[in-house]
Amino acid sequence: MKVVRIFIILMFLTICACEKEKAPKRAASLEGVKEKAQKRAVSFKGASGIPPKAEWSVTASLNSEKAPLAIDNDRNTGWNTSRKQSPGQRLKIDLGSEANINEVIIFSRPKDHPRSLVVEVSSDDKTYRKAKEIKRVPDSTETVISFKGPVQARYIRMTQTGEDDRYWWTVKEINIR
Ligand SMILES: [Ca+2]
Repeated sequence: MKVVRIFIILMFLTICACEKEKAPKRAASLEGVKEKAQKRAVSFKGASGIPPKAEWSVTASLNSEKAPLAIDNDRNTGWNTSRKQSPGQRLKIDLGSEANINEVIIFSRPKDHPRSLVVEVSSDDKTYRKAKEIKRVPDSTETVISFKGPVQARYIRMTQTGEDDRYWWTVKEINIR
């Protein structure tokens, strides 16, 4: 019986020693996983894959030459309709490549927020699908358009569908996240 007991104790000590040896290896392999994840995040331009603004382009149904001022990272510059709001005024953003979009934020001059807005998205600039419609956009210089879940798209088309008998539609800057 004594021999059996000694044998069991020896076995127990051996297992403990083995586990101790494994622990640092496990920590090292965890570090490896972390490193790989970080590298992946860098190569995919962040979790959502939204390209930097320098890779975007933007056109408009009116004053298209001013449209790039809506994506120049400066809230003092912007695009506007230079006429009162009426349905069909449109801005189209090309991100340069596909991304997962959660939110589009547009900054306006006071009172120049879009009255109503339809946001459509596309991967090929041919087939568009509606991602959001806001029938009455709140009076604010910052309009946040949130999607239900991430929307995969390269092109985002925003169409103003409301009317105002006085104010223009102005977009000082567009942020997408
Ligand atoms: Ca701007």
